[in-house]
Amino acid sequence: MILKPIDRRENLSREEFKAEYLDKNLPVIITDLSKDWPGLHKWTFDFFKEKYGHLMVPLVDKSFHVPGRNYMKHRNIPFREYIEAIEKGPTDLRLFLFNIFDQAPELRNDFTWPTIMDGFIKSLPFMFYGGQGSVTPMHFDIDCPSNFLTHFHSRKKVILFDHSQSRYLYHQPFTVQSEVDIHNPDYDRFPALRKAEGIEAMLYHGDTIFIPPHWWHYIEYVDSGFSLALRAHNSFPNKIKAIMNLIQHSLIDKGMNKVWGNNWKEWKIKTAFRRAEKV
Ligand SMILES: O=C(O)CCC(=O)C(=O)O
Ligand SMILES: [Fe+2]
Repeated sequence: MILKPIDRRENLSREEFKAEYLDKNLPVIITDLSKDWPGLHKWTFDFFKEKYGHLMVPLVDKSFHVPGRNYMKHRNIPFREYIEAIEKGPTDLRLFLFNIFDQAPELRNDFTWPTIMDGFIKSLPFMFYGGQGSVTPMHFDIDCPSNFLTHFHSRKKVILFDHSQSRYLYHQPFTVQSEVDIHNPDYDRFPALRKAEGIEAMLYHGDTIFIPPHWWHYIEYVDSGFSLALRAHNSFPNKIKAIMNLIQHSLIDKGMNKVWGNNWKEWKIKTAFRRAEKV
């Protein structure tokens, strides 16, 4: 596996962003996109505990991504309890695609929608929280957005691959997922992974990573922390792909998982291996 460093840029104009990253479909870290956001200093674990500790939040652990009984299922607990758990030390507990803004709309005043491109989906800002050492497994976003993920207060590692690398990552059909563990790559089991070429990034407080549509991303919470994801759709083909992905995933994958369980899982894995062997 070859991982190259990501560009880190500041003062990036709309024109530069379009020419150098958006049109080329390349990721970048923008270090100052969030510099005027009140949330940059206001949003802390203590702030969320004090003001929003009573909210029920959709908890995700490792079993969320593993086909079987808990596949894609959440468990709800009070926000305070969750934050206390991730403050204590390493844990795999995460909040994934958490739209806290539905319950706390005033939090929208703590950031501003970027002007670096058009098409931001203002109804869907999402928060992601994770305990130290927790991992968001390798996937690409089902709705094919241009994704701007801003991280707060701690470090988060992001490893990215463009879509041409899907076979080396053993992409499982009808899903947006890959089973490879980037942290501990098992080249005996996944030999094609050796050939994968990607990009490695470390996010620090206030950094925003641009993840272009259809790019694979694997995320590791080096420390307990949280991020805000703002998504934009500015192309018609990507909207169509989003709809196709949603149909494939919610109808075919979830349905087959229910009916076929382990056999479905095995078929997906076998197909991913067959495709990888070809390359
Ligand atoms: O930060 C995370 O844990 C996951 C973020 C992600 O996958 C996304 O924003 O699409
Ligand atoms: Fe994602």
